[in-house]
Amino acid sequence: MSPAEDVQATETLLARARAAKLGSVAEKILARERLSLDDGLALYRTPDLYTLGALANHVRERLHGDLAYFNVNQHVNYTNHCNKFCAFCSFDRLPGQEGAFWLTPAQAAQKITAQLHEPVTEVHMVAGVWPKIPYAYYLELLRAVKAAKPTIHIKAFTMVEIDQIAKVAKKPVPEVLEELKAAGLGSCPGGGAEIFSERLHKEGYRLKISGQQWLDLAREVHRSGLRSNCTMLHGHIETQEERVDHLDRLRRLQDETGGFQTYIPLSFHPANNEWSHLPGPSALDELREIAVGRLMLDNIAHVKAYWIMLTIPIAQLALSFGADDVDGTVVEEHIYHDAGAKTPQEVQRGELVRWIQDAGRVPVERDTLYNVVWSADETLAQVGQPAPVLR
Ligand code: V47
Repeated sequence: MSPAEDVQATETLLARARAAKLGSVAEKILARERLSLDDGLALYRTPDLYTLGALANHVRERLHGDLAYFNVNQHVNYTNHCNKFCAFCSFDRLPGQEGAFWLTPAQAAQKITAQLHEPVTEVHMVAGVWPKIPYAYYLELLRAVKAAKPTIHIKAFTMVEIDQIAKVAKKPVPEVLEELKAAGLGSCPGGGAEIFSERLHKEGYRLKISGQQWLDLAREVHRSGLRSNCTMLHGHIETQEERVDHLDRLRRLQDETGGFQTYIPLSFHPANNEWSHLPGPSALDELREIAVGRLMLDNIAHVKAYWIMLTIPIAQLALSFGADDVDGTVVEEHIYHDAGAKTPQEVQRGELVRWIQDAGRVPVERDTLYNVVWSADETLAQVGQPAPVLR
């Protein structure tokens, strides 16, 4: 786009935003100023989803141009034993219950070995929490996975699991993190945050760590030198105010640590859980959530449209509503499929590339830490080049 076309596009966007009564918010966005909590509420309340999407797309393109990231990864859920009984969860089982499983480290490693013919760079490993799982298990799990594929990056353990691991280890969290790192932990995924609101914690997941504890643990993880992701579970009984508060609390921690790489809004899936009477979010709610996340979280570089949860067409649309990442090849997924997801369990690398291109974006294969592995963009094609950074 020429500079004159750029000015014209900005004027058009501003005019559209003023017509949608989002003029003052748009002015802040264009001036790269931080949005307030009231601005966040205005974004949730606007009936003009397309102008909201255009504003988020403006920020997305300012940060990443046309690039859209994906990775070649595999998920391993090492157990579904869990004693938290979260109302939204369809994955948890008690030991002995039908469908319950707990993989030995060797069985988890076997899942990595089974994919050695694929160029997998990351394993995403999360599970339920069960107090009888000993500390040594977690260390052996990491070591076994690393032994199966020494080059693999292990992104494992939500803050809920880190809390549990430190409890069974009977050691302070920083010491446990050092030991997990020495055994092979490379970063942490973003799950388990749900909605930080104390009201919702009491109502839906009171046995789990609180929102404040989740944030405090993420701070420790970042202090230990590990990067992590962050999430928000939306589309159940939360209010717009609770969502804005959640985003603000993530943003404030990120100001402090800079340790979050990617934000992933998680759409509630209602099958087979205590909240099955709820409808779950619509596709339009999901696009709105991606867009509001992109605009509020001005200090987090990436917003992920997790295709397993969204479906492929909505993930493609999300790439023009603020998202710049679609996650990866996945291979085996339980959490969303137990909760009714109809998406496939796995896609091939080539399919991800094609979907991104069909959505009008330039695919970039990244590793977990956003180093470029491959790109259709010639200037990025050089292996190992770091992805563009925030601002
Ligand atoms: O922690 C559980 C959520 C999370 C349901 O970091 C549900 O790259 C919707 O965090 N409906 C796990 N959500 C998934 C997750 C994740 C996924 C992909 C990538 C990354 C990343 C993280 O899923 C759980 C919980 O918050 N969840 N049950 C459900 N019925």
